[in-house]
Amino acid sequence: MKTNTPTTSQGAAAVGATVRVGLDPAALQQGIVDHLRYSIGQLPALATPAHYYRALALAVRDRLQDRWIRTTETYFEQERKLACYLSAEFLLGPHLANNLLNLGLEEAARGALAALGQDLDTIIDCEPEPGLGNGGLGRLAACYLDSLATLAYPAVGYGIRYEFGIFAQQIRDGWQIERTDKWLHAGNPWEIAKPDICYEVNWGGHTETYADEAGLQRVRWVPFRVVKGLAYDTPIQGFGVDTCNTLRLWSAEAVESFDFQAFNTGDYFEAVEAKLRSETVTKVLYPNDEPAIGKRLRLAQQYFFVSCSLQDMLRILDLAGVPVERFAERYAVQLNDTHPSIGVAELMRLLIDERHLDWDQAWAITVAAFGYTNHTLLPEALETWSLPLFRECLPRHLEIIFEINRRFLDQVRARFPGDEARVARMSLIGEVGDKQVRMAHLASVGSHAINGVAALHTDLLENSVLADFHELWPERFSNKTNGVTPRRFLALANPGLRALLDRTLGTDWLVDLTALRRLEAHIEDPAFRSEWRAIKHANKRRLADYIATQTGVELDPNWLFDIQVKRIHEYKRQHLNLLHILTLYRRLKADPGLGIPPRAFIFGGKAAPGYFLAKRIIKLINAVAGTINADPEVNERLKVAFVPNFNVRNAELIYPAADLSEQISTAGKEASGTGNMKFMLNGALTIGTLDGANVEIREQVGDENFFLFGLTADEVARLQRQGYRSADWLDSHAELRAVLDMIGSGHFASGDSEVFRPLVENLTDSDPFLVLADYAAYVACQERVASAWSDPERWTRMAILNTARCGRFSSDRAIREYADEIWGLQPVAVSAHIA
Ligand code: B1N
Repeated sequence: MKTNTPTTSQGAAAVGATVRVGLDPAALQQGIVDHLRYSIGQLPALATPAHYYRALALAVRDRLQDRWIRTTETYFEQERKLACYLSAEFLLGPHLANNLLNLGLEEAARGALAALGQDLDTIIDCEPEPGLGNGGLGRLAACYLDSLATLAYPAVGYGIRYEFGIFAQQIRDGWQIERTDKWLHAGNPWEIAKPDICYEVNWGGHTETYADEAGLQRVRWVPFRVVKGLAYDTPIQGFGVDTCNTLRLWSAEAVESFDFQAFNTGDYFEAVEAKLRSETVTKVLYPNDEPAIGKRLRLAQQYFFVSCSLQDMLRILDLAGVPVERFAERYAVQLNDTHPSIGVAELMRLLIDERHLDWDQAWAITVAAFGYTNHTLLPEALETWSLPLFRECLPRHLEIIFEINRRFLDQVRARFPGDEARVARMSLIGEVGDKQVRMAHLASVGSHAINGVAALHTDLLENSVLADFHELWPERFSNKTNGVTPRRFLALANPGLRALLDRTLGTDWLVDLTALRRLEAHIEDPAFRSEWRAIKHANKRRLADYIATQTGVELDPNWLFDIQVKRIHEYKRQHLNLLHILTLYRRLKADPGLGIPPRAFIFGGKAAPGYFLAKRIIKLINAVAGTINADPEVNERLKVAFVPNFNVRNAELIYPAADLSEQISTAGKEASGTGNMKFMLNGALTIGTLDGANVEIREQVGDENFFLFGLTADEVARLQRQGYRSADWLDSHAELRAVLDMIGSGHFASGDSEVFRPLVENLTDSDPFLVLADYAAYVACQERVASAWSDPERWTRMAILNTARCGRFSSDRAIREYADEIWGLQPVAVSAHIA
C-alpha cells in the first residue's frame, strides 16, 4: 500500500456498525425511530407513511454506509482498474425495496415497521421514482450498475442529476398530457451531496495560443461562460455481497452564486440571472427516445457531465499518485451510445492542454480507455451537431476533432488509396447539406472497442451504419447482447414466482440465472404446473386491480393478458397491434358467436411530447378501448386498457402478469429490446418478429415455444430498395381495408373523421414501417396464439420453458462479457467486516 493513501477505518466501522447499524429488526426499528425524530423532526403520533418512508430509507442508507465506504477504500488501496460507465440516463426506479433485497433486510424491515404499526408495502409505495431516463437505454444502464456491484466489479456510473426526470404521463380524454416530474420535491434520502467534489466546466468563447515557460506553443481556451459541476453520490449495493458501488451524478451551479459587490441593482439582478442560466444545464431530461434533436442545451448537458466525470477520474488518479500516462491502465470508460462521445475530444484536451502530454501519447491513452456501445441504427437517431453551433459552444474541441480527423483520414487514404468517396463517408465531419460533426464516427475512431446490443443489431451495424469502420478495424467490433437484472425484474417484481423458485431450486438462480434450466425437470409435474398457474393468476389479479383504480377498466384474470408496454413509436408498431384488435372486433360484430378466447389487450408507454403520430396512436388506443369496453356485443370477449405513466414501478406489476408479450417491431429497427427479456423471465410467451434480441430469445426457448411472424430484416431492406407500395397490400386484403376504413370513418371518434386521418394516411400512403405488409402474417400468428391458449396445460409448459431458458438474458452475463472482452476488468472482493 502506498503511504499517501488514506488508512482504513475498518476497525472503528466494525465497532460502530454492531451498535448503530445492526441488521436485526430491533436495531432497524431503533434506526427508524431515531431518524423520524432527529433527521425528520416528526412527532410519531403525526407521522404519515411518507414520513416513515424517509425514516426507513435513511435507516437503510446508514446500513449501506460502511459497505459503501469500505468499497471505495478497497478500490483505492488495491489500485485496480475501474470501469466508468458514462451515460446521459440512468433509469433506476425506486431504491428502497431493491436495497432491502440486496442487503437481505426485507424481513427485518417488515418486522421493524410492524412493531411501529406500519405496513412495509405501503411505505415502499411512498417513494417517488427517480426517472432519470427515457426507456431501454437508461434502464439498461441501471441493470448494469446492479450487476457490476453484485459481481463485485469495481465500477462507477457517471451521469446527470436532472432536477426533472422523464415527464409524468396523464391521459385526459384519451390524449397524453405531460406533467413535470418533481422527484426531488420531498428531498432524496438516497443521495449524498459531495460539495467538495466539484469541477469547473467551460462553455463558448474562443481559443488562443501562448508559449509556456519552456517556450513551447500551447493552446488556451478562453470561455464565454464557466459552470460548476457538483457531485451527488448514490450507493449501488450489490446483491448478497459487501460491494457497494457509486453512481455519481453531476448537478450544475453558477461559479459564484451571487456577486455581492454588484455596483447597482441592475448588475445584481444580472448576476442572479447568470446563476439561473448556469443551473438550467441539469434542469430537465430530454424526453426523446431515439430521434436526435441537435439542441444547444442538450450539447451543454452532454459536455457538462462528461467533462466533470473525466476531471474526476484525473483527480482520483492524482490522489492515488498514479501518473496520468497510466490513465488507461486504471480506467475503462464506456460510452453508453454517442451521448457522452464528446469525451473523446475532452480527454484529448485535458491530456494535451492541461497535462501537457504530446498528441500521440494522449491519443494512445484515449483509444485504449474508451469503448463505445451503439444502441440504434435509426438514421434519425444518429447524433450530429451543426458545425457552426459546435464551434460556438466548444471551439477547442472542434480544433481537436479536426486534428483527429486529419490524422484519421490520412490512415484511411493509406489503406484505400484513391477512394475519396470512402474518405467522405468516414469523415468525422459530414458535408451533406450543412456541415455537421458526426458523433458516432468520433466515438468509433476514439474507441478500441465498438459493440452492438444484440447479435442481429451488431451484424447490421457492421454491414450498414458502421460498415466502413468495420472494414478498417474488424477487430474493434463485437456483440454484447443486452441483459436485465433478475433481482429487480424477477425477485422483487414477482414475489410469488420467487418463492416457488426458491422452494424448488434453492436461491442460486438470483446470481446464476442459468440455474433456472433445472425447472425443466418439473414441467411434467401437474401439481407444479397448477402452482405456476396460480401464481400467474394472482399476478394478473394484482395488475387488474391496479388498472381498475387507474383507469376504471375491469379486467378478468382468467382472460389471456396480451401486453405491449414500451415507448410509443411507429417502428414498434403499436398500431399493428391495434389492427389485430380491430380485426377481432369486426369479426365478433359480424358473428357474435365466434369462438375466440377472451383477451385483455393492455398497452402502456409514453410518446415524446413532440411526436405527432405517436400521440395519435395513444389517442386511438384509448378511443378503441372506449368503444370496445362499452359494447356488450364484444366486451365479454375483448377488452382494451391503456396503463397511464408506464414507469419502472408499474412495470414491476405488468411484466409478471403477462401471458403474451408483444415484440412486433419492423425487423431491423429495434436494436435489442429489454422488455422482451423481462416478459420472458416472468414466463410470458412472445409473439414477435425476427428483430433485436427476439432472435436470440427464440433460439433459447425453441421455435415451438415462440410465436414468430413477419418479414425478416433482409426482406424489409429488399422491399424498401425495390420501392415498397403499401397500396399493394391493401388491395389484397379486404379485412385490412375495412379496418382502416373504420378508423378513418370516425367510428371511434364520435364520427370525427379528422382525428385519425393522419394515422390512416400514413399507413395507406407511405407506411414507412411496413405495418400493412406484416398485417396478414400477424393476424394468422395471433390465431396460433389463440389455439395454444385454449390448451392450458400446453400453454403452461411453454410458459415454464420461457422462464427456464431465460438465463442468457441476465445482465450478469452481459456485464461479464464487457468486463472480460472490452474492459479487462477483474472482480475485487470487498469485506466490510460488519456483524
Ligand atoms: O436502447 C436499448 C435497446 O434495447 C433498444 O432496442 C433501443 O431502442 C434503445 C437517444 C436513445 N437506442 N437509442 C436510444 C435513447 C435516448 C436518446 O435521447 C437514443 N435508446 C435506444 C438498450 O440497448
